[in-house]
Amino acid sequence: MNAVTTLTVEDGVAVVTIDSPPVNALSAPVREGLKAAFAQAEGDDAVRAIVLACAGRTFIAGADIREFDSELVGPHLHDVQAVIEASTKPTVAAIHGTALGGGLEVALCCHFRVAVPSARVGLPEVALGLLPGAGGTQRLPRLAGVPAALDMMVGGRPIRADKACELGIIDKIVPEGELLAEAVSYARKAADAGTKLVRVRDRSEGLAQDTGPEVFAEFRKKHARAFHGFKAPANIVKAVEAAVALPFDEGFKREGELFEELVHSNESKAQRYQFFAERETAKIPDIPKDMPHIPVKSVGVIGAGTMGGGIAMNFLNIGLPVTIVEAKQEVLDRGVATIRKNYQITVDKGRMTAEQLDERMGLLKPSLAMDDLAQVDLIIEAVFEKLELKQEIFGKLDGIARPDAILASNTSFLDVDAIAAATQRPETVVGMHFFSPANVMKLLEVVRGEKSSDSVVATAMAVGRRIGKVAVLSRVCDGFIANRMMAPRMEAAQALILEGPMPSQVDKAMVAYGFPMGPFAMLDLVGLDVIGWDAATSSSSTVTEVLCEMGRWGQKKSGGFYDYDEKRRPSPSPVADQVVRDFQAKSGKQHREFSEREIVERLLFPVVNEGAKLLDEGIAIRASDVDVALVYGYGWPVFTGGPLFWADIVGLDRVIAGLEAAGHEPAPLLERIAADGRKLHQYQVA
Ligand code: TC6
Repeated sequence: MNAVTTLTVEDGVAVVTIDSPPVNALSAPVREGLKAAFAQAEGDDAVRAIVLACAGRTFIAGADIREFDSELVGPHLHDVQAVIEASTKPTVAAIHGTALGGGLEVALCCHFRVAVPSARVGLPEVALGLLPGAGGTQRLPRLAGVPAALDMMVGGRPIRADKACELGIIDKIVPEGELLAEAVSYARKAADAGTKLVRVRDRSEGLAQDTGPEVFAEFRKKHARAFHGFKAPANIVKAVEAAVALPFDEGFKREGELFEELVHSNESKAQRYQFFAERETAKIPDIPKDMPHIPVKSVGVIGAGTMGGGIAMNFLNIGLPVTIVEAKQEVLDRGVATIRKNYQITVDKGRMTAEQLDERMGLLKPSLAMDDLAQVDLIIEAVFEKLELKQEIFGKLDGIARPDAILASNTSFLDVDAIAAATQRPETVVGMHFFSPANVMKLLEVVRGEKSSDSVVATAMAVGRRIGKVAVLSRVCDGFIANRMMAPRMEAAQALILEGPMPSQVDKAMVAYGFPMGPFAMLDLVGLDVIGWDAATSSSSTVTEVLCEMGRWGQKKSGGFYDYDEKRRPSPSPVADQVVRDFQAKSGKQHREFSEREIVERLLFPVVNEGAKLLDEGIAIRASDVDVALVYGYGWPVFTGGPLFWADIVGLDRVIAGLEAAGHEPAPLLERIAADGRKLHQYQVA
C-alpha cells in the first residue's frame, strides 16, 4: 500500500498491517496507507473480512503527537476512521502491546477487537492536555458505560486486556503468539456465519445505566482537586455528557469543538512539550547511545535513615538484593522496621500481597559492616550531609568495593568531585540524588563529576529508569538543578512578606498557580529549624529566626508560619502574622497590596533567572531537562510546562522587566535569548 502499510489477502481475509516504528503512531503516511488499504479491501470482491494488525512491539500508540503543532498533511484521522467504519465486511482489530489514544479509537471503528493477554488499551490523551478527539469520548461509553469510560479517559491509565474484555471493549482474548491467526479466524467465522455487523457508534449497551446528571456531578466533585489548573478533564466530562444526551453525530461534533479548545491551549502545548522533554532526558550528546552499561545486579545502601530506606525500596521493588549498612544496631533495626511498615501500608491498601512483602524483605540484608559491600555492583551512600563524613566513607569504600563497582552519593548539594577525590578511582564515582520520599518521588538527579566515566554515568541514568525514575543529568554545583532552582523562590517569598503580602496570601498564590503547597506551608512541613537555624547563633534578624526562637518550628511543634490542629490542618496564625507585621514595620519598605499575578511573578521570575544561569554554566544539558526536573522534583505544575517553558509563554521581555523592577540582575543568557527572539525552553548547551 505504502512503505508503512501493507495489504495481503489470503483465503478471503485481508490483513492490513501497519509497520511504522517505533510505536506505529498515526502519522500522515500511516493514515494514508490505512485509508487506501481499507478502501481497496472493501472494493475487492475476493475479500470477505478484514483484519487490522501492527508489526513490531505494539499496536497503534495513538496520533503522532509531533503533528499537533503543524498544518495537517494527508487525510484527517476522522476520514480514515469513516472508511474503516463504513466497511460492509467484518473488521477485526488484532491488538498486542498497547492500543492507545487514536490507536484504540481506530480499533473502536472496527466491528470487533481481539487481543493477547499482555495487551493494554487506554485513552491517555488527558496526560497531553487533550481529550480523545477521534470519537473516543462517544464510542467508549457506548461499550464500557459512563463511569468506566470517565475513569479511563480522565485517569488516562491504560487497562489490561482482561479488564477491557469485562468492559466489552475487547471481544476475545487469544493466546500470546497466535494473535494474527486467531484474528483472521475470528474474522472469517464472522463472515461465514453472516454475523450481523453493528458499528460501535450504533451500540448502546453501555448507556443503559449510570448516565444521569448525578453521575457527572459526583465525578466532578470527587476529582475537583485533581482537575485544578488542567483544562482537559473538564472537557472530557462535557464530551461524555454529550455522548449521553445527543445522537452520535452531534455528540461527535461536540467532541470536536471541545478538542479544538484544548489542542490550541497553552496547557496542552505544555504537557506535549513535557512528554517529549521527559524522553529527551535520556539522551546525553557526548555519550554514545550504545555505550555499554555496567551490569547492576546487586546494590548496597549506606545509611538506613529516611533517605537510605526509601532508596533501598526502589531496588527491592524490582527484585534486586540490597545490603543496607548502618553504624548502630538500633538505627539499623529502626530503618528496616520502617521499610517493612511502608510495605505493610501498601499491602493494607490491597496494592501488594503479603507474599510480595516477604519476597522484598527477603532481598534485604541489614548489616553493621561496610565490608559486606565488597561484592555489590552499585553502592549508594545516604548519610548525613557533611562533606568530611562522606569523604571518610568513600575513602573506606575505596578499600572495600570491587574495582568496577559504581560508588554513588545521594548528596543533595555537596561537591561530588570532592567526595570522589577521597578515592583512588574517581571515575567510578557519581551523584545519585533522590528526592524525599525516595521510594515515591519520580525525579533522580544523576550528578556527573569531573572524572565520572561515561559508562558510569550512562549506567546510573539507566539504573534510574529501571527503578521507574525520570533521570536527569546534572553537573556539579551547589544544589544541582532542582534544589538550586527553587532556592530563589524561597528567598523571594521571604523578601516579599516584608512588603505587604502575608505568608498565607503568598502560599495561596502559589497554590492557585498549581503548586501542591506554597513556600511557607512547605517550610512548616520540613521544619523551620532544619533550614540552617542554629540557636547558638540566632540573631532575631529574620521572621524565620524569630519564629524558631519562639519554638514555632513548624508542623511538628503545632505552629510555624501557621497554627496546626491535632490533624495537622493549618490555619493562619495571629502570633506568626504579628511577627511578620513587626518585621514589615521595621523593614523600611513601602507596603502595598499585591495581586496574585504579581506574587507569582515575584517568586517565580527569579527561578527562571536561576535556570538561565545554570544553563549558561552548563550544569544542565538542555532547558527541557530543567523543566522536567522541576515538574518531577518539586511538583511544578505540568500544565505550565515547567519554569522555562512558562517563561516563554509569559514572554522573556516581561520576565526581564519583572526581575529588574524587583532588584534582580537578569542572567546574561536570558537577555541574549530575549534579544535574539529565541525560545528559552529550546536552549541546548553546545
Ligand atoms: C491521540 O492519539 C489523539 C488523537 C485524536 C486525534 C484527532 N507520537 O515512550 P517511549 C515516541 S494523542 C509520536 O520511549 P516505551 C517517543 O517520543 C496520543 N511519537 O517507549 C520515543 O521517541 P524517541 C495518545 C511517539 O516503550 C519513542 O516513540 N497516545 C508517540 O517506553 C518510544 O517511546 C499517547 O499518549 C506518539 N504518539 O512506551 C501514547 N508515542 O525514541 C504516548 C511514542 O525519539 N506514548 N513516541 O525518544 C506512550 O505512552 C509510550 O510511548 C508507549 C511506549 C507506551 C506507547
